[in-house]
Parts: sequence; C-alpha cells; structure tokens
Amino acid sequence: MGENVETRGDERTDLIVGDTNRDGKADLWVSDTDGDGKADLFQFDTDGDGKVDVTMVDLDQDGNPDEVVSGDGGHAPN
Ligand SMILES: [Ca+2]
Ligand SMILES: [Ca+2]
Ligand SMILES: [Ca+2]
Repeated sequence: MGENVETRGDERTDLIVGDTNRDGKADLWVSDTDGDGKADLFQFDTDGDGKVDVTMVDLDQDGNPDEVVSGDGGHAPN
C-alpha cells in the first residue's frame, strides 16, 4: 500500500484509459478530479497486473507532476 495523495477534487473522470502494451488490460489512466475537463491525475500500471503502480498528481495542471507516489495513491481506477 502506498500513501494517499491529495488531488484537486473528489470526482474522477477518466479522460484517457490506455493499453500501452496491448495485452488487453488498461495500464494508463489520465483523469480529471475537479470536473474542469483538464487532466490532473495520471496513473500507470507498470507490471501489467491491472493495479496502479505509479500515481502522479498535477495540482496546478501545468503539465508537470507536483507529486509522484508509488501505488494508486488512494485513487484506484474504477
Ligand atoms: Ca482537472
Ligand atoms: Ca501493477
Ligand atoms: Ca504541475
């Protein structure tokens, strides 16, 4: 279990769900948590087990992550 990260909002809208290694399972999630339509939560499943291994939060939505933690940061994909 990783630490919980704070996001801009409490909602979660997945803007992009990707399958970068084409094994049929999602391994990339780009999400909007505050409903403004801009991505602020980025998650990656690096080992292909369907669970998030790295979470990045871009609190000011400038494209650069402000916090990076291992695990899903308390924000598991649906
Ligand atoms: Ca947002
Ligand atoms: Ca994983
Ligand atoms: Ca940022």
